[in-house]
Amino acid sequence: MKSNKVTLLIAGLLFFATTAYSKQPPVDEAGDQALPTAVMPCPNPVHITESRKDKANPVMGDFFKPVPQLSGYNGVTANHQFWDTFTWKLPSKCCQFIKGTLTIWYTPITLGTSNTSSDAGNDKLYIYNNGTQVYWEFLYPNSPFPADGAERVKVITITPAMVTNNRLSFIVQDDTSIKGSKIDLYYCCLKGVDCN
Ligand SMILES: [Ca+2]
Ligand SMILES: [Ca+2]
Repeated sequence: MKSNKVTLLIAGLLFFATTAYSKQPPVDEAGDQALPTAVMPCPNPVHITESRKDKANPVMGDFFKPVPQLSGYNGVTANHQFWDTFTWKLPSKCCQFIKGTLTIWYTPITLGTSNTSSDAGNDKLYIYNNGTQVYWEFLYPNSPFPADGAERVKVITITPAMVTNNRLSFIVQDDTSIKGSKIDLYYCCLKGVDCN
């Protein structure tokens, strides 16, 4: 029964977080203008944020097998992948993910000839969830480029499918040095005995 209550609370929260308070005066057929809609604020907004630049902490079960050669932050060797996982706790069982970003800072270790070359040109960022790839994009869409050491930054929009189990796992290939990463995640949470 408790899980049913929690389900109902989460369903209510979903409605609460994604829709406006919609009691509006009736509009007659002549098209009288409706009054502005009132939006109720989230009663308990939660911001999860963490920055890293030194030590990666990948949850290995989130990624594929076999495990390739890996590097950490500030790696300098080509043909080594970078794996990392952010893990967080929420203050309540009744939380709805609203929005979020993953930001990475990086430099190419090698030059990039094209998006199909085995140098930095074909390097991608992947997001994995429980062993399944859910997203990818090229790190360097404007190949060719020299290995000039210039630092780039990329901001990826996070979807709910990327953060189930309160984890975010990502891979960066393989001729690129990761200088730092950061998550910013926003939730709306309810409090109450059924959410403990
Ligand atoms: Ca390579
Ligand atoms: Ca590559």
